[in-house]
Amino acid sequence: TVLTEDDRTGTSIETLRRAFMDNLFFIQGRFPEVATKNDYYLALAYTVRDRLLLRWLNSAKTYRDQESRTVCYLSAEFLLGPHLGNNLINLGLYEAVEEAMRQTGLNLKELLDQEEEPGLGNGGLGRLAACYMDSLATLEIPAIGYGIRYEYGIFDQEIRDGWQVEITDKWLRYGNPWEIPRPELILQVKFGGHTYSYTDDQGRYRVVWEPHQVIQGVAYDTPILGYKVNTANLLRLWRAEAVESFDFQAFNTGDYYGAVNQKIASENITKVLYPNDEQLQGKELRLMQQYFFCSCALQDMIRLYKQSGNKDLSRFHEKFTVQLNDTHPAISVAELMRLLVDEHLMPWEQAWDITRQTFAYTNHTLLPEALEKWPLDLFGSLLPRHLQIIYEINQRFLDQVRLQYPGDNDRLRRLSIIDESGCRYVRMAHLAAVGSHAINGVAALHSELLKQTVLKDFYELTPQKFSNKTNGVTPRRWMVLSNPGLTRLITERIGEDWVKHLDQLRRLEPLAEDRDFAAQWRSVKHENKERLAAYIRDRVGVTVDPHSLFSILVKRIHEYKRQHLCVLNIITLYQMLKDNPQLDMVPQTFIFGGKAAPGYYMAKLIIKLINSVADVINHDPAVRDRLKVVFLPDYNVTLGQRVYPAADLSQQISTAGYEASGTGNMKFALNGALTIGTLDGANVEIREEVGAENFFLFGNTVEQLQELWRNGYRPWEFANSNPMLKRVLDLIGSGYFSHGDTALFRPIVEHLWQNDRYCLLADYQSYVDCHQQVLQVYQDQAQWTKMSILNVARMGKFSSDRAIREYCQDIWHVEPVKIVLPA
Ligand code: 26Y
Repeated sequence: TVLTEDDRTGTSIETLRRAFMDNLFFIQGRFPEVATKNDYYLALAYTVRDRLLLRWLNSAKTYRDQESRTVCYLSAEFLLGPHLGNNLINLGLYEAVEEAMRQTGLNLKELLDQEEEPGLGNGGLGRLAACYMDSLATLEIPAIGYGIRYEYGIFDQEIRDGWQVEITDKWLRYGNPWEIPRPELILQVKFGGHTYSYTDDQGRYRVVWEPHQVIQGVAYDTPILGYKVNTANLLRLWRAEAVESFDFQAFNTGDYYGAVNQKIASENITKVLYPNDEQLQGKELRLMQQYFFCSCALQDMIRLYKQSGNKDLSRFHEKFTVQLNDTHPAISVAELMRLLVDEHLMPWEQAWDITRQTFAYTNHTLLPEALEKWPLDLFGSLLPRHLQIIYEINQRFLDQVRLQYPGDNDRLRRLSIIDESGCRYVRMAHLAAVGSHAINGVAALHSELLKQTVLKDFYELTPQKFSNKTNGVTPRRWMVLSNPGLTRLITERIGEDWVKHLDQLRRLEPLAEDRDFAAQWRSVKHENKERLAAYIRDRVGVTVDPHSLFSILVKRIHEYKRQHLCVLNIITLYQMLKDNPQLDMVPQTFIFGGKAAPGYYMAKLIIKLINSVADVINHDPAVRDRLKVVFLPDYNVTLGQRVYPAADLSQQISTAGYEASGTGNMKFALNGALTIGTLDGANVEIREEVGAENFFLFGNTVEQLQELWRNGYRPWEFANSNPMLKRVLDLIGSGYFSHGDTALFRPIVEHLWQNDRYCLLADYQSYVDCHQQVLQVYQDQAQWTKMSILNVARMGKFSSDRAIREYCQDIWHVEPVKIVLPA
C-alpha cells in the first residue's frame, strides 16, 4: 500500500502544496486566476494552522490527563507581531513552505508581508509577554496567557508635515486566521451597584454584590507553538459582549433603544487599547478593562480546576501559579478573594493563604507618574465589593505591620494600600505587593532601585519576597526569523543548538580573530543594510548610503528615553561640518522610529523636531551626504524585524535610573550592533557580559545624578559653559530648523535650560565625546567587526529562555511536560 500523508498534518512539500490549494478553493472560495495576495496569504495561514492545531490539541489533552501545574501569565498587553513566519520557523517548515510556494509560482516573502500584525500592546511590556509565551512553549512548560482582545490595537502612525497623526488600527479588517472564537465559552462579569450582607441559615456572614450591569466575556484562543517541540500553549484573549438576557428584559419593558445602548456600552470595554505607556490617566473604562479580563481569567481557571475533578478550591494554588505583568492585572488579588470567599464560601484566612500563594508580581517602572492608583470614589462605584475586600486586606495587613513596628504611624501611612494624602486612592502596586508571594524587577539595577525607592518599605518588611529577573528576548523571532543571513552564517560554524541554548553563541568567540569569518560577517550586515536602505527609499523617499554608519534609535518616544539628546549630537556633528566643510568625517545615517502617546505634547514635539532637523540636514548641500537623518513612521514589531539586523550602532541613551530594563538593547546586540549607552536598565548587564572594551559607555551614573540633584542641578550652567552646546540649543531656538519660527521648539529648549528633568545637558559632552570614539573605531573595520562578533558571542544571557527558566525555578516551581504526537 502507498502511504499518503494527511492533508491537514503532512509536512512534505507535495502535501503542503496540495493542502494550500485545497484551502484556497474551500476556505477562500477562489481559483488562482482571481485570487488576491491576501487570499493566498489566508490559504497558507490555514495550512499552517492545521499543523498547529494538531500539536495544540495534543498539548491540551496531555495537560488535562496529567493535571499539569500551569503558569498563567496575566497581561493587559500581548504585542505578538505577525504569526505566519514565526510559526513556520517554530514548526521547522520555513524552507519547505518557501519551496511549495515557489512551485506554485508564489513568493513566500510577499505572502508574509500580507499579514497585519496584532498590535495588542504599547511597547516593551507587551512585547515581553509575547517573548515569554514563546519561551514557555519552547521550554515545554504548560502555560496560558490571559489578556484582552482589543478590536483596535495600538494606533498606526502617519507623519504629516513632520507631525505624528494617529490612525485607528483596524487589524481585524480582513479576518484573523490564527484565533479560534469560543462563543460557547462565556463568563459573566459584574460592574457597579451595591452590596448587602446577611447571616445565612448556617450562621455564616455572607455578602451579596447586586451589580448595576453585567457583561459577558467571550474567549478567543490563539495557539502559541514552541520551537521544534510539540508543545502548543494557549493564549486566551477576552472580548466583551452584551448579556443576552439583559437585552430581553429591556426589550420586554419596551425600552428597545435602552437595550441597544446597553449593548454598545458593553462592547466598548474591549474596543481599544489605551495608547499611553508610563503616564496614567485615571480613566474609568481602563479600570473596567482591567477588571473585565482578570475576572474572566480567574473564573476560567476555577472552571478548569473543577473540570479536572477537584471539588473544593483548597489546592487551587497547586494547580495554578499566576504572574501579574505589572499592576494592570493587580485587581486579580481582590477578585480571587471575592470568588473564594463570597462565591465559594471559603473562610477568609484560608482564601488569603491561597491567594498569596497563587500570585507573583513583576514591576516594570519606577516613574512615579506611571504607578497606577485609582481615585477611591471611582473605584468604589465600579467595584463596590472589591473596595470592601481591599479595606479588609489592608486592615489585616496594617495590623501585622503595627506588631512589627509599634507606634510607627508614618510607616503605616507609607505602606497602606489606600493613599490618604489629599485625594484618596487605591495604590495598585501595594495591592499587588501585599497579595503576592514574590516580587521582581526586570534588570539587576532596576530590582535594586525598586528596593531602595518605590517598594522600600515592603522590602524592609518582607525581603525574602524580592528577586531580580532580568528580561530576555526570543532568538527565534529576533534572530532566526528576522536575520536569516546571520543565522545561516552562525549555524554553518557552530551548528544549530544555539537557537535553543543561546549560551552556545560563546563558541563564536574564537572566530572573532578569523579574517574569513569577519568578511562574511561584514557582508551579512551590509546586505541587511542594503535591504533597509531600499525600504527607506520606498517608504520615506530618502536615499541613504549602506556604506555609512547606521545609528538607530527605535522605541516609544519619551523624554526619559532622550531621543532629543541624540538630536543634540546630530546638530553638533552638523555644526562641525558647517565649520569645516573639508572635515573628513565618517558618513553616518541616523534612523529614528517610535510612537508618542497621543496626549503627550512634548513627545510629539520631539517627533516634529527630529523631522525638522532631518529636513534641513538632508537638503543642505554643504553636508555632501556625510550625514542623513530619517524618521521611519509607524514603528512596530514588523518594522523592528527589518531594523535590528541592519544596525551598526544601537542607541540606548536613557537617563540612568529611568529605563527599567529595555529589551530593544538586547535585540540590537544579538544582531551584531555595538551599543552606545548609559549605565541604565539592562545596559549594565549587557556591558558586563560583552566586556567594557566592547561597549561605548557614557553619561552620569545613578549615584552621580543623585549627587547632582542633591546639590541643586543647574542645567543652564552646563549650557553657558559649553560653547558648542549653547550654540546647538540657540540654533534650535533661533528657528533655523523651523522656517524661522522661534516659538515652535521653545518648550523643548526652555525646559532643557531651566529644568532638564532628564539631565540631557549634564550628559551632553560625555555623549558627544563617546560618539567621536565610535566614529574612530568604525574607521577600523577589522576592529569594529571583531567587537561585533564578540558582542553576539557573549549575549547568550539575554534569551527569554534563560529568563523563563529563572521564573520557573525561583517563583513558579513548574516542570516541563513532554508532548508526544500519536504515531
Ligand atoms: C498604566 C498604563 C498607563 C501603562 C501602560 C503601559 C503603564 C505602562 C505601560 C508599559 C510599560 C512598559 O512597556 N514598560 C517597559 O517594560 C519593559 C519590559 O519589562 C522594560 O524593558 C522597559 O524598560 C519598560 O519601560
